[in-house]
Amino acid sequence: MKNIAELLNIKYPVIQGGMANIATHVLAAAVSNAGGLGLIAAGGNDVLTVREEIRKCKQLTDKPFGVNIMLMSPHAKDLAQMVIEEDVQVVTTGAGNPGQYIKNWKDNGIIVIPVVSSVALAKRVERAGADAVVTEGTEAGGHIGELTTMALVPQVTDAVSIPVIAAGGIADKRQVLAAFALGAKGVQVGTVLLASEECPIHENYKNKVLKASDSATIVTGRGTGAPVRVLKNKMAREYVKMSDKGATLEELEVLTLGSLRRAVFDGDLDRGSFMAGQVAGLVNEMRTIKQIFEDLFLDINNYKNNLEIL
Ligand code: TUI
Repeated sequence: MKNIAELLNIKYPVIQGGMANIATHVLAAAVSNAGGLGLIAAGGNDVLTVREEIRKCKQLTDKPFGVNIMLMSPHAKDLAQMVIEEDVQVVTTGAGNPGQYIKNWKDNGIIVIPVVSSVALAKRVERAGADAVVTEGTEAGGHIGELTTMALVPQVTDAVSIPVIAAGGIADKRQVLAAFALGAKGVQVGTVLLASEECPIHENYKNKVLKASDSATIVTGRGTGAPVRVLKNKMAREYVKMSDKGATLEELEVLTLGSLRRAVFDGDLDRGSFMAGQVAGLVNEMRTIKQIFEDLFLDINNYKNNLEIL
């Protein structure tokens, strides 16, 4: 089976997480130029905005890059068509089942890699024609599923015959190796890229990641059906307290509306939503993305030979 670097024609078997409002063309191009697969996160943006991002990304890199479509977005259907018109090479999806779009994407030569958090969805997207899946454990930042990476990755690798890319809880070489040991053919990283020179977010966000400890994250929205892992702050604590007291979705939304933008653009430490994974505690230095990838994959082939016996 192809490893993900061969499938995508990139140097390292690593793809970037589709981080809404964070993964602009600037981050995507930087990741691709450093030898990974960069992704523009469509997030909640409309077609016009994302189209412009794609065109700008092409100016900054001649390497492959992709677009992440967040399926809960009201623009998802229009974005699904637009990526075909713009000749996007790779599409990843999150927060839903992309089944209805896969045939059209495949007919137009796009490499399709849905992000899933269960065996059932992995099997469904494989049947629909997906080229690979990202299995994202609950250690990840942002919107999350139930299972841990440790439990999810081997169950999905047993259940499908397309390559599996592990995500959630991966920030250093030990975790890359563990992912390969579990049967993954590549990794997706998000949190570790937040503390990079190139990541276009407010300095306060980067510093919050750098200062985070192992217990710095908390999950909001468990009761709403859309749990989201963020770094603890005033807003996150208030959210959890209100939701424990039985606050309505509307009351909670007042708190979170626009909160990711407040974190990313304004660095609003009290009222921002600083999405990050449990590995934030492992991320302690600012590096370039090139350095991060070199560190993630240093001597990896020597170790991988030992994994062949598994
Ligand atoms: O999508 C993500 N991470 C995200 S999306 C996001 S934007 C957002 N903000 C607030 C609330 C909701 C979304 C921030 N972070 N990761 C990939 C991922 N996908 N994790 C879990 C899932 C998932 C969940 C359910 C994928 C499919 C799914 O299936 C439902 C179904 O219809 O079968």
